[in-house]
Amino acid sequence: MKKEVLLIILLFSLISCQRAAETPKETAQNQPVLESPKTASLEIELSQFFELEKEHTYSIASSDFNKDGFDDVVTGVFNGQSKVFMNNKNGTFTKTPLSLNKYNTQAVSVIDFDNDGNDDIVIGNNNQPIIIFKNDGMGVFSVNAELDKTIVEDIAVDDFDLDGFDDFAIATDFKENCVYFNNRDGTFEKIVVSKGIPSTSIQAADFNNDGKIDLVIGVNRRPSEVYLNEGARNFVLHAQLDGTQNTKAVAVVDYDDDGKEDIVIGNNKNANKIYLNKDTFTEQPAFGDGNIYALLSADLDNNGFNEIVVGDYEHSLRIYSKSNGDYSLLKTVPAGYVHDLAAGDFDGNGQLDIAVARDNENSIIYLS
Ligand SMILES: [Ca+2]
Ligand SMILES: [Ca+2]
Ligand SMILES: [Ca+2]
Ligand SMILES: [Ca+2]
Repeated sequence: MKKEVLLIILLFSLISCQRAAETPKETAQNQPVLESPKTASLEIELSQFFELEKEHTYSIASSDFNKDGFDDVVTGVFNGQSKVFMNNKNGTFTKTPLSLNKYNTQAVSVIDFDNDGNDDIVIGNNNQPIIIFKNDGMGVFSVNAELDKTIVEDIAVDDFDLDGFDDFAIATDFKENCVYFNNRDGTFEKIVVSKGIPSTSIQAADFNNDGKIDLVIGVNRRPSEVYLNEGARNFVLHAQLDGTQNTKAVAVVDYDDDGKEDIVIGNNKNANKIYLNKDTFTEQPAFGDGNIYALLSADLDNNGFNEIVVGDYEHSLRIYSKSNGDYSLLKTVPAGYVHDLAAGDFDGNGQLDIAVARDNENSIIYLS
């Protein structure tokens, strides 16, 4: 009983912290916004650091595009220009549109498609072509290829055929979920994995530890699906996860630290679910709820265990961290309408920070 009372007090204090932090303030472009951490934590102190821009930013990704040791950001903007934010290493970023065209971009990922060591970008749009942008090495991008016109909800980049060149997989809304295999000449071979299902999210991981990268596809109101990579550019359905949830996001984490990647299913208006990777995928007790739109699995405190970051439409970012063998809520920070999350080291201190894509609010970066 005492614990519950303490928890309620803690929750209220977190909520009031958020309210206070949501007070509007001057947030001029290219001016850092420094705030003190919202809650005390020995391991992860998050302070809001920078506001990128107010757009319909549905997707966000990070890489060090010019190899200056500081991670940069790319946003995927719906009904607007997606942009690269190059890190000036002093708390400011310089933004440049990826293209002068407006797209309905719903997914953005980093891919080195030509294997020249400079990270390039792939964007997936709503009923528009998939576009690949080449990085000249200085963080200047140009259109390299336009692929199929489809409805991309999410993109996962990995080397699925182990030829040293990045491939990518897409989750689509009732279209074809595909893997695009890199032919190493700027063209791709499309392999259909599944189709005609309302997919929302996709992640790549080696679930059966055979060295070949597999896929989990998050599906709305139908079972989410795990596909194993059989080699020879072939994927087979391995597992279907509970199908009653409004799944909006998936993440991969070794939840029980047994060397096998487990799956986090992020649900809208339902509790999140963990599926442990045993002989089959086994559902675990639920954790957290809300209007989930984004999940991030990343080791924010460099302790060897990934934190699970949950972003939702209810103004908060919740960080679950592993302690005493289980995940528990470490802290909540204000975040507005979170649409996507990415990890990167934006202040060069060796600890991963969090980039938050927000719809119709300034996208932000939290420093850790
Ligand atoms: Ca950089
Ligand atoms: Ca490249
Ligand atoms: Ca490949
Ligand atoms: Ca595998």
